[in-house]
Amino acid sequence: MRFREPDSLCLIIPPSVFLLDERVFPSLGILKIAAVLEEAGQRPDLLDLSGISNYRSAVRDYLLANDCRTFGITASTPQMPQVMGIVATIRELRPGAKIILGGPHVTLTHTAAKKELKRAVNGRATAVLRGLEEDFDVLVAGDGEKAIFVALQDDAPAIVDAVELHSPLILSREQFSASPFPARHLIDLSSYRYEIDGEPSTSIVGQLGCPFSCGFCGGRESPCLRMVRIRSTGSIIREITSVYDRYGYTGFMFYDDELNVNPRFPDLLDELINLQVRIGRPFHFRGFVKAELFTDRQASAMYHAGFRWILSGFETGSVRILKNINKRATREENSRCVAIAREHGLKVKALMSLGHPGESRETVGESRSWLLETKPDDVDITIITPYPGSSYHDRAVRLPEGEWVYTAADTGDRLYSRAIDYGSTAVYYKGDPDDGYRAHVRTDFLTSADIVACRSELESEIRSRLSLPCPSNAASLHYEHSMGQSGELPQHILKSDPVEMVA
Ligand code: B12
Repeated sequence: MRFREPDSLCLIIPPSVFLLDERVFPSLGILKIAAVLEEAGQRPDLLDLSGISNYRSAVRDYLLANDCRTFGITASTPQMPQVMGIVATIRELRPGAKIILGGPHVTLTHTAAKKELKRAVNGRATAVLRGLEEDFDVLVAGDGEKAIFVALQDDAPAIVDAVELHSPLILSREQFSASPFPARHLIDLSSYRYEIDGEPSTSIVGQLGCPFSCGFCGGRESPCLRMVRIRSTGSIIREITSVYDRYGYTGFMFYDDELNVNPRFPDLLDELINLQVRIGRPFHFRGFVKAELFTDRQASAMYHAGFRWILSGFETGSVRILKNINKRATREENSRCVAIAREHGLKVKALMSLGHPGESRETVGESRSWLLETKPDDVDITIITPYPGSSYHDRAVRLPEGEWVYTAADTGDRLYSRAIDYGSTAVYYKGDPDDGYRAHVRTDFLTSADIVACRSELESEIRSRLSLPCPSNAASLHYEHSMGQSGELPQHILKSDPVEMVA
């Protein structure tokens, strides 16, 4: 059995039950929190509940075996129903525990609520934030690397605000480069399965922020997610080298919003080549590009550096919907991006979405024709969800019937949505294709049910006509209690550090 100092901290990655496979990419954000704590001499536990169907039992067993009284949980919006279950278990077994919530859900809700406050509107986000304040002891909005130390203090404020650009708690570019790499050693990385060209691969974040204004995207209304912060090339190369040295990965998925907004992207590509020469092995990379900024030169350099795939959020084949999204890229620029990639040997995964303002059977038909014309090598077709922190959410106006409506500036096309109880309803873009999709929006031309049906039809038609493979499901794991003995969580949930085993 493990006993920890009473003031020790347990960080928790909640499950993502809506995902097709929960153990593909780890939550790097909370691993960065663990890393700064370790750098400061602390030894947090990390409970990784991704893919654990009976996650509350795992939390219960952890609590029975440990005396921890402070918990830090990360959450995106659709993880909130499971987060609330975890919180209920902690509150039941550890009354008086301090529970801190960080991650995109609180960051984006807080941003949206602040804007409502400025406009003197008591809106959807304000209500959600009030609920979070009741359920958690401290909320951390924005960067967590410095904010966690404020949150851990006994007199911590209810909300630690690390969102605004002038906040001393937000990381500068230099601090972002100098901050420690995610503490991947605290999770069982080998239980996360992802491959690029058949090579075991993992994810890395080289830059934060996207300056564009796509209406559906959570964060485009939030200062800390708009500001582009690019790590130094040296820091990115050091992280890749350390992950290779420790785990042997030669494949990396760059989870940067778009690689080609980085003015130092050519340097990064050169250094990726040098790294492979130094190590004497080929590496494989994958990442996102902004279509209208993609050039022959970038494509050629990316291929030489080991990229074989690019992903781009083309979203739609409809010129009108591109305008409504505020995408900036035109249909022709999107087609040109695919053509450039193909010419240089790069495969393209087209990220498409349905349910934008003014979406109709005709606009879905235009997406179908664009996909059939450009023939990407893979496709994701998702349904948009107006998360707090996106224009579709934050700029919507309440209608007397209780719906909210967002109106696209140029065309006047509308998107309707409802206030959602995120604590009980998982709202996501992309889920299990077998009945995993829900629409929480409608337009003047399509009901929510129509949007779900259009998505399914479009996906099956495109996959069959372009002969694209169907994504396969990975069943979640059921954690078994070990004959009533608590505290022996398997390694994929809690990695024990032998130094800390006391009794
Ligand atoms: C990589 C990524 C993924 C990966 C990995 C997800 C993961 N759990 O990390 C995959 C592909 C699985 C994924 C899936 C989804 N994603 Co995603 N994803 C991203 C992306 C591109 C980068 C995330 C990242 O690593 N950032 C870098 C780290 C350092 O930042 P961070 O995670 O925010 O963590 C910092 C702070 O939030 C804070 N923090 C985080 N946790 C904690 C905990 C504590 C206790 C404290 C104090 C602080 C703290 O400190 C960290 C360090 O500063 C972001 C966009 C972005 N640029 O942030 C979208 C983003 C997070 N994803 C988003 C969405 C919508 C999804 C999906 C819902 C899509 C879907 N399938 O429908 C799912 C949800 C999956 C899930 N498990 O929750 C939205 C979140 C919206 C929301 N309201 O939650 C984002 C912001 C994209 C967007 N602009 O809309 N995603």
